[in-house]
Amino acid sequence: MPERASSYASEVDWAFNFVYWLSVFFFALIVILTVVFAIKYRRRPGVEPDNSITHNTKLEVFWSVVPLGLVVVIFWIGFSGFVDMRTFPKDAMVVKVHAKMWSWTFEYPNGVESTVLHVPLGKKVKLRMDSEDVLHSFWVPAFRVKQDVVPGRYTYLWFEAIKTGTFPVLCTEYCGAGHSNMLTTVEVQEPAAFEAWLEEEGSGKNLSPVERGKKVFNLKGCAGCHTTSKDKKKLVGPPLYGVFGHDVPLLNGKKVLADENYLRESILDPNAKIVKGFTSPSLMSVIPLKDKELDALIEYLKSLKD
Ligand SMILES: [Cu+2]
Repeated sequence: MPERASSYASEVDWAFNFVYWLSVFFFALIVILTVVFAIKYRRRPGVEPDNSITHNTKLEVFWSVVPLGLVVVIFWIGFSGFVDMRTFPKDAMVVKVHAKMWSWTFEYPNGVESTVLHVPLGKKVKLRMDSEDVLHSFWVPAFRVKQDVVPGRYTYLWFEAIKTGTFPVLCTEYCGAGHSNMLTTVEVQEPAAFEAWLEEEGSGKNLSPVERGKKVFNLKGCAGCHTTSKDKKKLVGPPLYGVFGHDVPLLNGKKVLADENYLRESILDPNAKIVKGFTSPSLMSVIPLKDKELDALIEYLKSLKD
């Protein structure tokens, strides 16, 4: 089990362990008795089968009532835990979660957006989640919480973190080619550090165009399909390191010089020029961008070079 970082993690583990060890016990009991009886009552020469016993009421009531009691206990543990998870505290901080192929974005009450979920320690946080394309599922193993994120409606989740640190966040609903890359983290901070982070992000500290572009790149989910590192690893879309200023081979056999206008066109109309080695029509959706964001994005792409 991953470490327990939310208020109901230990309850979930307790329920899991209870069911697990109960199953181990009965599995062993049944297998051992089956083997023992098969040997003890095997057919032997000269021994006639005795069919005089048809049933034993006391025994049958016993082996019906005991398992019934056990499953009622399991239901009770599971249902009360479920009710806790689905009863949303009124005083929780609400963070909006936007899922898309293949990235997560988190939006705070003051408008700050982040690709990492920051939450304060010991405070209740409610997530309001939506998807702009297909079914995704938000999962934080360390919090023992999981909830589908469905296009066309909001779904909700709440938790209270009890441990500071960084914990993985996964998409656990197969959502296409980049699914396994739909990862981020949740950062649990002391309340004061969290407030400081939120304020600093909200104040829009002076970022350079390249830094702003990098932020847009992450927030708009570009990183889910395009790598920007020197190793030029290929994900769903073309790697972007060292593209600017060079010829790009296209699917139609031609070449194009990657200048600012090529970058702009490819961002706004992904189908205009498909890069060699990628499918047509393009898997990229058109991402709404303000002119300033587009400009910053192009500055960032230009900076990806030696
Ligand atoms: Cu997904």
